[in-house]
Amino acid sequence: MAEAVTAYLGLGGNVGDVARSMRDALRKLDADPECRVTAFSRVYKTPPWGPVEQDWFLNACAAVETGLSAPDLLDLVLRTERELGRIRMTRWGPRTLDIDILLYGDEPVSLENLTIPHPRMVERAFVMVPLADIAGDVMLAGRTIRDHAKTFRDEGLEVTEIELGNR
Ligand code: A4P
Ligand code: MG
Repeated sequence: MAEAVTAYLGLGGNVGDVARSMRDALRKLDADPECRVTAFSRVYKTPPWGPVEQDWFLNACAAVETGLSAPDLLDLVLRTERELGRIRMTRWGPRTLDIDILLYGDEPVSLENLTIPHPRMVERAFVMVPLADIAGDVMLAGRTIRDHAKTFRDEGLEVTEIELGNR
């Protein structure tokens, strides 16, 4: 792999067997010759965020080493979501598995269909808390991910015993 970049992905869903979808997604991403999954967080049970009333989510984050450009990584991520049979209903609504690109090295990306860092990540406990498991020392908006995560202590996230490891 030429010139690999470390990117961080956020995974979340609340329809079907989400843990299995997460494992399948990581396996599919890792199967791409230009993408290695190098770390993943614990899996958290998280209260639904946003205007839609819906079930609790499972959320986790993963690190990938990739030779893909950011747009090509987005293509891979969207293809992976599709292959997992993502049900796309309302914005912010229930989903089998959503995969967001949170960070791509330290490069900001601003394209019509891709914004990195993910615009809403710092305000979301379900992103920052899992991300702190694998990227605590990484700086974002002037502070470490660990510091961001600490501000969400009382948001009701629960660590689960689910292992993404036995893929
Ligand atoms: N796009 C732009 N930037 C990015 C990026 N950095 N990563 C574009 C990925 N995609 C990016 O995405 C629509 C388009 O966003 C993509 O095709 C890409 O071109 P989408 O996944 O279809 O849209 P969405 O997920 O319905 O909307 P959005 O705003 O991404 O929703 P969120 O923000 O993912 O929110 N509560 C809990 N507890 N846990 C959750 O995981 N998730 C949501 C969905 C709501 N509440 C939740 C959770
Ligand atoms: Mg999304």
